[in-house]
Amino acid sequence: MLSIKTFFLTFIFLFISPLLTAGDLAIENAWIREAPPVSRVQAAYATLKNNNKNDIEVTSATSPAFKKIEFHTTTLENGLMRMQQQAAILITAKGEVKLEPEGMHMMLFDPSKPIRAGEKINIDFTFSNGTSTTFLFTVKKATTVNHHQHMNH
Ligand SMILES: [Cu+2]
Repeated sequence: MLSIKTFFLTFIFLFISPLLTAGDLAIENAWIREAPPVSRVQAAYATLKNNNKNDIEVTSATSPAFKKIEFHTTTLENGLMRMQQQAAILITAKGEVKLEPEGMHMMLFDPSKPIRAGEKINIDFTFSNGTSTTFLFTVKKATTVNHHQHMNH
């Protein structure tokens, strides 16, 4: 039987862990850079907008089209671009995070088959509250030179 205290604590817990609904995280300009067929790694970019009054944390990303997805930041160290893996992407309440070339991005490893410009790829985001949402990314040809070096992975 539930005690008043348990009931109260359960209520508090539900109150502080709001469910993420589809509209809470808006994604814009979601794209994957088309890579040569020999490439085992490519990058994905998007603008993530948090419409919720609570922070949203993306703790992992998966896709049926890739073996593994990592979150990376790019930093300039002694004039060299270096990428560092991050455990999660935090989008603060009402804030936005841009995943962009030479900034924070998603690194996609080992495509199950070569993907070409124009294709649409599903990427599933899992959030810190355990829910997940699928977003559609469009494969595009790079319009800028890729200064990214992925040799150190
Ligand atoms: Cu990277």
